[in-house]
Amino acid sequence: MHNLGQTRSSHQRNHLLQTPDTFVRTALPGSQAATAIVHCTPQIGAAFTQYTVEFEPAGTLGPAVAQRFLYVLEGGLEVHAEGQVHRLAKEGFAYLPAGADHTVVASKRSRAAVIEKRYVPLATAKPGEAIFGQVADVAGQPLMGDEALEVKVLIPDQPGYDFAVNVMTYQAGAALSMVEIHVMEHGLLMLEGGGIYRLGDSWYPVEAGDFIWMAPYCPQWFGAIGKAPAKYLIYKETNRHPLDGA
Ligand code: UGY
Ligand code: MN
Repeated sequence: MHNLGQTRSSHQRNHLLQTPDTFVRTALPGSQAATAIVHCTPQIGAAFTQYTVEFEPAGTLGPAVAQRFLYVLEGGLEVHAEGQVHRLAKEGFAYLPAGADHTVVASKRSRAAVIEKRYVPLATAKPGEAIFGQVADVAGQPLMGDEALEVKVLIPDQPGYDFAVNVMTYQAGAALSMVEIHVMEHGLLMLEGGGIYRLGDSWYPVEAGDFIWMAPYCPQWFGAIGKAPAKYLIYKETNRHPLDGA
């Protein structure tokens, strides 16, 4: 049905809500049998890039221009790196440091979230190594003591890594205990369920499939609504002084 120009998507100075009805597909250099929905980039003011790739069977990703994080949303991927093949099923993830020679091949029709960020080196720490894992194998921890809000940290919180990617799961009715305002920006992909997201001075209904970018200092709050848990994948930079790399 024609939507007469209506959408939940909204682009404001300090945030973007991008809903699937507004997704536009594009080819990225070097990718074959794979198209990308580009969610956020330096063009919007982000210091990282996040996109979703839709692979045909045997589709491949082009070379990384920076550190790369992959998260399998559907299907399965093979990551060839350091002479080994890492098979990632749904909810499998990989972190590849800047300059790590690798190829990514879809073993079947697949979808994956991709995050890329230029590495900010530290004189006092060596760059972190590649990581391959499965969300089910990562232990969760309650956020600020709230057992209804679980955080799984997918990249070790160590100085060799300059960004974090977490999976946050809210039981139905759970909510952030405060409106957060912080220097870190976020890229957020809703994986399951839904609720209400406060971004800046607006409140948005959100559901699985939606993408959100939050600029530094964007006021933010989320409450899960419905009978099933809400789950999202969230990026933020970490372990660096705000003047590092500026
Ligand atoms: O890690 C975070 O800053 C997270 N609690 N933010 C969010 O969920 N919007
Ligand atoms: Mn936050």
